[in-house]
Amino acid sequence: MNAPLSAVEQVQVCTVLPTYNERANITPLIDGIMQGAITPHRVLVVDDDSPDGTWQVVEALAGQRAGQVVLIRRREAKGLTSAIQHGIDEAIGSYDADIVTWMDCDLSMPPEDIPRLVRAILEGGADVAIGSRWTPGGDDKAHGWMPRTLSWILNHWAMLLLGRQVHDYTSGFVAARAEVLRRVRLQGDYGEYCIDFLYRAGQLGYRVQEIPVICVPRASGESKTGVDLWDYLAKGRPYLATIWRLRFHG
Ligand SMILES: Nc1nc2c(ncn2[C@@H]2O[C@H](COP(=O)(O)OP(=O)(O)OP(=O)(O)O)[C@@H](O)[C@H]2O)c(=O)[nH]1
Ligand SMILES: [Mg+2]
Repeated sequence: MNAPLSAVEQVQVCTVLPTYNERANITPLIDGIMQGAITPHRVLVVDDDSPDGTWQVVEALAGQRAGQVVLIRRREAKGLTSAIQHGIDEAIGSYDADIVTWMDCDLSMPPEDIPRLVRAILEGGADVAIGSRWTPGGDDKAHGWMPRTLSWILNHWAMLLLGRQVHDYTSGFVAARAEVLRRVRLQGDYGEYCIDFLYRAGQLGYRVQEIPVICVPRASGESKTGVDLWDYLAKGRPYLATIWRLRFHG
């Protein structure tokens, strides 16, 4: 529904990387992103002053790859959703990005899949592309049966109430045209922002395309979601509340 973007070599892509204690993962992740890039590509790391010194690693990388790697170190603000939104604002406002992508930084989402998401926008006519675990060809090999089952239930609940145009509402691996991001800001604290974002983008008429991806276990460091049933149930409440709010309160 939008004006076409310019030729691939002129399209500016920014990948926003929200980090909290990802010291061992961040360098291979950035290397993987840069090696696979099909367009001019910049990485913006939004780090919430990680105690493990992730920001120091990124600061050194930014020095070596001036312009390609940017560190945003937040000392006051905290939280996943606000970190991604901070990076999006910077990508569009300061670096004139045409497409912004974002993903987890635990190496569970393969960086080599970013070009597949970007191509879906550049060549496939999508406004938003997501890496989807729950579309044919995708999978979640990062988790055991219990979190997989909870994710299945949550996503089927979302499909029932919000529509089957998306099968992985909680993907968190996203590429979007800047125009969409100017109109739809991220809302929420954690991964529930993704449900809200995909639904509201769809309601505005933007085309969301799912690209199958296979997620793998975190390479190093600790999960922020947790590992047992109670962690998942506690984290899951705002996801359910978001689905309910979107369905019944718009
Ligand atoms: N900037 C910032 N990043 C965060 C914060 N909390 C989590 N993250 C990042 O968000 C991403 C997802 O965190 P994970 O620990 O992988 O949690 P998860 O993917 O929900 O849970 P798992 O399924 O266990 O991997 C990672 O890149 C984290 O470093 C935060 O408060 N601030
Ligand atoms: Mg993760």
